[in-house]
Amino acid sequence: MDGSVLREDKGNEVKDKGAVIEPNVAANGSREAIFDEFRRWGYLEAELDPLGDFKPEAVPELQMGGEAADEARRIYCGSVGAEFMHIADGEKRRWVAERMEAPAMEPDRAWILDRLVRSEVFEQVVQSRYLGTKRFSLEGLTSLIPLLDEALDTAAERGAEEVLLGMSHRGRLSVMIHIVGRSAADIFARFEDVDARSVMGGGDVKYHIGATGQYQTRGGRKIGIHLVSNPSHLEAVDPVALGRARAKQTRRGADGAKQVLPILIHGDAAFAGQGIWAETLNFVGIDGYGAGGALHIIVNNLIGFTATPRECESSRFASDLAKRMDMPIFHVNAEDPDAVARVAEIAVEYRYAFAGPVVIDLVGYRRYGHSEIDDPTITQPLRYRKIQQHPPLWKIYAEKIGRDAAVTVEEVKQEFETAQKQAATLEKRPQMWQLPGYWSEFEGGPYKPEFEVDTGVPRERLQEIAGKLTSYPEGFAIHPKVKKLLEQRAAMASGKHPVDYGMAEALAFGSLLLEGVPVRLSGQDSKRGTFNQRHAALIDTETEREFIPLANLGGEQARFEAYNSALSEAGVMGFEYGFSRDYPEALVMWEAQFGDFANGAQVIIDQFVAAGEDKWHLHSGLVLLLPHGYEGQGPEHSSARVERFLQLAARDNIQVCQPSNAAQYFHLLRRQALRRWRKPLVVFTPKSMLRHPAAASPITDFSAPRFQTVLRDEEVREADRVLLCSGKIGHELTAERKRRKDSATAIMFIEQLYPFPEKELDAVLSDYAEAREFVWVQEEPANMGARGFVMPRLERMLNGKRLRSVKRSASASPATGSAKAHELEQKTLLTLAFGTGK
Ligand SMILES: Cc1ncc(C[n+]2csc(CCOP(=O)(O)OP(=O)(O)O)c2C)c(N)n1
Repeated sequence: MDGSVLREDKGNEVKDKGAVIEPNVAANGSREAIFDEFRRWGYLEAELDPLGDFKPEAVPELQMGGEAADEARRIYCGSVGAEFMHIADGEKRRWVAERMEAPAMEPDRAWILDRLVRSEVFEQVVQSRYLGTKRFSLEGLTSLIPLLDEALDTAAERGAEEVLLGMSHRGRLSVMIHIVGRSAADIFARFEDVDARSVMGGGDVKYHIGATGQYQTRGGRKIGIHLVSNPSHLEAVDPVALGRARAKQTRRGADGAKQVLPILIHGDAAFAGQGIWAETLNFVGIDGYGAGGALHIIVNNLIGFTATPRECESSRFASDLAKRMDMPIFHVNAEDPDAVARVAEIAVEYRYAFAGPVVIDLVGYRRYGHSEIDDPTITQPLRYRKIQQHPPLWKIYAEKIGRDAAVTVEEVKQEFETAQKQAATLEKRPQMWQLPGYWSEFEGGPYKPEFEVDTGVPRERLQEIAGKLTSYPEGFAIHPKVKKLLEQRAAMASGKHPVDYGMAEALAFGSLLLEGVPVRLSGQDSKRGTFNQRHAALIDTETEREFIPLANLGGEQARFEAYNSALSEAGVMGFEYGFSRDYPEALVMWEAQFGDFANGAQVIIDQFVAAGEDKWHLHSGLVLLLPHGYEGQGPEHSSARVERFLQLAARDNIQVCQPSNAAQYFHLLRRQALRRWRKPLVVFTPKSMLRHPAAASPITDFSAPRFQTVLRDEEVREADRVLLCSGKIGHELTAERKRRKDSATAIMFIEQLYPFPEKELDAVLSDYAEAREFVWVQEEPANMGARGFVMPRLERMLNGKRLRSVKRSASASPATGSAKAHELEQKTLLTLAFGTGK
């Protein structure tokens, strides 16, 4: 059989024939030299597969005899294979070697046996009670439970108070009971599917929902456990769990990384294959995205659904992706629970010693099919013939340690069966999670007008903030272009020039920070801004030292963070979504380089941002800033896919807005932070409009009370024709109207597309009762943009009045690649908008 633990079965050949590989010269070397070979290559000869199918490889460098070699082989080629010689940092390498070579502590064998019995019996009770129901049994890898026990014990000794646990389906139910501390009745209630009416059209399956609980260590310490709600999409939870951990650590301050430990449990096929995980792994050492190192556990059953490791991975081990980082990887045979416990302890100690990540690759098997409905003998008949004969781990372990468990299988069965009976009589679905206290002042659910608050800021206050935003320390060598920009911003604040988007945003951030609202912005090149519009960090031209005006507002202010992120969409957006989940008081923003690239994070948008509340009742105030607009820059620099967000919108799950001027953007950002309603906000942000005079706003508009969901036309109050639009095209229509000297066409901007502002729009439309026609105008092709969403609503509201739409022809890609073609198309749109409509 082939596989990840052994790619090619050369090992047998070498062992059988003995002489194929020359003994290594190191056999004659010093003890240290011999040990070094085993430190480097020993993991390749470790005995990792409990079923022995995936055989170790004979490594030429290790073919030697002698006392030192025997000793090194016992340490490095037994049930544990430690990979750490790829780590560049010598201190870390030495640390791992020392720990591996030190005598092992006596594990608490009675405890381990008890845990194995409990987790195996739980699975058996479910199997017999709910035959044919998916549960994704942990059998074959039940030593995950004592592994987690040891990890949590060790972490608690080092100061852990909370653990963020991200994991997929495999063994999740067992973890909920044995680690998170949920009652067995809670879990059985999900199998009974009690109170189904409470989740009509919503909720999630039992092996995806999140759970909160408390773990009590054997030493009597308590750790809060947050099992993060997880979609089916494998590994998508990784950045979310890390973002949540980072937020919790930030809240706790200097000791945050010590007190909050992220643990991510991965499947072997998913670890090797999923891109979002590769993106997330890269965050480890990046400023703003670290979480003090996570403990990663690969629950490695050497199969992915029906596919073998060879079919899923090019690498030798599923864990090889991690080798690109300075982190140790401990492979361990899951059927040696003593070794598993030891590795868990070493791994967590390593995390605490170096504030860095570490991987445990727990190698076992899967007793049943992928879910219990699948028959694995169809695809892996030989391995499953073996598995059918293979006793459960608790039996093997009891025999090995020569004692019985303190608790009998019958007693545990009885306990679970009682819980099962109790669950069957429940009338209400037990709530498995609890929101932390910092959520008490915020809420999700449907929109209510009473959420609204005034977002205007008095003129003097704005000027004060602007003063701080446009100054820098004495002797700071400012770039001449940035200097000019700051001077222009000062002039904007003083009322000499209208305020542009860049300044509007800085004023929104500055005012919020001074009101105690933390602000976190992350995205590619977000510090300067893709369009050279932000300049959140000033760079000294002599020293490249950074100065961040928003972090230096003077007096009491909240924390300001702006980061240039890794070049990742899914990973970073997931991280920020996670961060927002544990920092509801903060304004948390993810910015796309161009909105077009946001679809790289489609899983995060669909599974978390749009559906998180519906599935898990969990709220987020995450803001997505997505540059959008047709400017002749081709198919992939034009559209943030307005249509997709509107398709996802239902039951007030998200907000979708396109502010058309700087003051509106200012009020929108402040509204998001100051209302107690926590809903993801999708903002289509401008590109060329960043500097367009028509989109700039007088400073007085920043003292106006609020964001307006619809902008009425102040110029044309009596109209023959009413053009309705959103965003940049509205300014082009206004310019065209001027060019035509048309005084009979009114132009209305819909600034909030979802929740659709029907009441506000109705009020504005009623001013134009005499209009002959109403026209929806958009830049996007007919099958894209807001058209499909807006037209049926307008039709209903206009109640039989003439309504048409102007748009590009339906298209497979969002925009043309030719700048000239773009211009022609744009002109045609304007002509059609002002057409006779006959
Ligand atoms: C992104 C994604 N693709 C495909 C699937 C379907 N799927 C569910 S489990 C699974 C196999 C996972 O194998 P592995 O990661 O080894 O975990 P295991 O189930 O063996 O524990 C697949 C392909 C999925 N859930 N998510």
